[in-house]
Amino acid sequence: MATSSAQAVFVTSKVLENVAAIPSMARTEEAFLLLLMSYVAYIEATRMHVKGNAMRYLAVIGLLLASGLFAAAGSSPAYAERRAFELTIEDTKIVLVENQSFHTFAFNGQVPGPLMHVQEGDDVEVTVTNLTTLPHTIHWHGLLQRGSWQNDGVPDVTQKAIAPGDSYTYKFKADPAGTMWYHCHVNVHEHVAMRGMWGPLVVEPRNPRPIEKEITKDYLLMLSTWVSKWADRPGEGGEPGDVHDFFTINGKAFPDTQPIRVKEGDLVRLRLFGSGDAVHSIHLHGHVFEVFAKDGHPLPAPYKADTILIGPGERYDIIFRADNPGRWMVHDHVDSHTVNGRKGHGGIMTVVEYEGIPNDQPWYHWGHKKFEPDFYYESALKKPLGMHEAEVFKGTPAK
Ligand SMILES: [Cu+2]
Repeated sequence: MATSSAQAVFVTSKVLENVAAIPSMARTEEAFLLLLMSYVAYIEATRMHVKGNAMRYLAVIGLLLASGLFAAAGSSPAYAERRAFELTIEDTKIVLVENQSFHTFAFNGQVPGPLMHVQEGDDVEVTVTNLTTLPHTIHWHGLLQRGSWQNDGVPDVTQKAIAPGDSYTYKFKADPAGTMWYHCHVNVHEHVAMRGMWGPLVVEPRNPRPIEKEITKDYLLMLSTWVSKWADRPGEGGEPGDVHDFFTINGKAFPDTQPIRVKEGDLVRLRLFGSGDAVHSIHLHGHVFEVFAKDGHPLPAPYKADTILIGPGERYDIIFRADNPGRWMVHDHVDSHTVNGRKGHGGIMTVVEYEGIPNDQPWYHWGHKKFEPDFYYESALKKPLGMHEAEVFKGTPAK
């Protein structure tokens, strides 16, 4: 009888463990596990003939909970989706502030690359076709590649680089959730640092934090550097001592960047990416933001700031409440990053514009700016999960 009691305690504790694990996993999987454990508990209780025990009650409670979880999970996809994307790498020309062109190796002809937007746990397959004359790979920065390390995209470490004209299919699980990105891993000092080989990969969490559910505006800003000396010499450049002289948000330098449009009351998330070769110090005027996530991972103790330092490879999700109507600068406080070549007042600068603030002053830069709803990927992020291109980032074919 002592053994049976021990078994009963063991099974009961397993049931309770599963109940405790619910918030961290998908509801459907939890419900299934719980159902299984409850069934085992019930059988065990019956088999051991434990009389008047709590086991049967626990088993019944488990069954009820499991039914509830199944019902709750009913509105969302129960299992991981398979998502297959096709990406080309193309010799493309982009032009910054009307006068400086750069030869890029652009994903689907755009800089930054298309948004890949998936759900945590999805099975992702990306077929990459290299249409340029140089080898490339794609590294999925931030993804753990558990059991799929050969898909990490590092030449001569996990694969042979994709030769010109060849294709390669990457297969991996979208794990973990958060603000991730993808970039080439061949000659990164050139391909990532000055050829525009980067794009966003946003993995939606299965269990978002409460504050995430309240976000009304979601914007994505990839920060990068350029060296005009190598602009039209693909295959060269990215040397120590190179002078960065152009600086971009999503591949555009001020005044070609777009305003960040909000209305009073919005809860705004800016997902910042250090996708180039320099450290940036991003300052938002007129607001205090909360640093919510680092490299896609929600911080255990978010902190308040008005300036945030972001290095190459890093991502920060910052969140602020639009509670101060007006027009407010967002800019790199590494002041030399606010130039276009030798001209001041450019580079990494934009403005938070509140709805309802008149913008017809003749001196205001963006009084008549054509609105591009895709510029911060805000419209792409609202589309159903998948891969989304944006016309605003397309370059022109380069020789
Ligand atoms: Cu490359």
